[in-house]
Amino acid sequence: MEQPTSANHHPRIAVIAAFNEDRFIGSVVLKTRRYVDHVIVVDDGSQDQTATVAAEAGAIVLRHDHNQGKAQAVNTGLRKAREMNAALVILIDADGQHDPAEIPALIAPIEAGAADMVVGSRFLGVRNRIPRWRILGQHALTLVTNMASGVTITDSQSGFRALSQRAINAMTFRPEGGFSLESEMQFLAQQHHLTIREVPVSVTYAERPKRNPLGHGLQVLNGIVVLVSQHRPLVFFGVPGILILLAGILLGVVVVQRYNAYQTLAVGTALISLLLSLIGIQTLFTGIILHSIRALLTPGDRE
Ligand SMILES: Nc1nc2c(ncn2[C@@H]2O[C@H](COP(=O)(O)OP(=O)(O)OP(=O)(O)O)[C@@H](O)[C@H]2O)c(=O)[nH]1
Ligand SMILES: [Mg+2]
Repeated sequence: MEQPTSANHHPRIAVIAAFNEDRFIGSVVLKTRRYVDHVIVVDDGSQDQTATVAAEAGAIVLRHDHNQGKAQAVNTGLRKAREMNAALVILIDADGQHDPAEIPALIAPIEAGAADMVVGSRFLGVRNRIPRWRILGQHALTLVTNMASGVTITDSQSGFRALSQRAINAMTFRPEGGFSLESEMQFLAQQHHLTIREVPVSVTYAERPKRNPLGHGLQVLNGIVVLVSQHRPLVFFGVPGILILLAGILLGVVVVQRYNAYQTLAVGTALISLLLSLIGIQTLFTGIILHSIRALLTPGDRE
């Protein structure tokens, strides 16, 4: 049933990144249309009928002529949503794993003005049947993302989300980010001081995974390392810098103690101590300098 929308010049828009999803995209678009004003499907160079089926189901279809990855596809979809003056955007997967009937619950905190980003969490309240090894991987990525971004949620990798106008304007992802875009949202939320809420959602894992989950996880992990180096250089360089410097100082203490006890200078150890101290200081200063440059370039951001 079509939900009444407050003002059509500020529509609710769903953005769906899709790659070779012609088996599911039709029903996902039709079900999603019940809850939003427009559905944008970004067909990311699919070789199947994704674009045709999505258009027939009533979506606005944008096409990449070659595969550019999920992050860039969502960038394309959000750009269009901004042009259309979206009041809010729902992100939902194209493969039918999410239930569009849960969209009203997902957008409620945004419509109440209580959140900028609502994450549909697979690990809150609803008991989902998720293969155990996938839960492990998802929790590992969430732990790393939470620690790295400084923002804590229960499901960092969920693709089912809602964004307020503020969040839509803040969200532009690294084009090469691929599947690390969900993690990147947490870094951007931290940078732009966005309020995050989580809502329990259901998810189905009826199909076999489409690609090697280990490779997928490592790709996300690699994306998180890049994000930390770019968003939080002080943590990325400062922490190892201090640790290396401490190791250098400790070795230095050992050298001095030996000298006091035996009146002989352990030249090798002394050189290693000096080298570690210099590398530590260099790394620490790299972090401080990058942090300052970043602060100058992004005045709104306070780490
Ligand atoms: N734009 C774009 N979207 C993609 C690409 N690969 C997957 N997607 C979409 O991203 C969403 C999530 O991808 P999935 O492959 O389902 O990832 P997943 O849900 O973690 O893994 P599965 O359990 O195998 O489904 C789906 O809507 C896909 O169509 C891609 O290369 N480009
Ligand atoms: Mg999926």
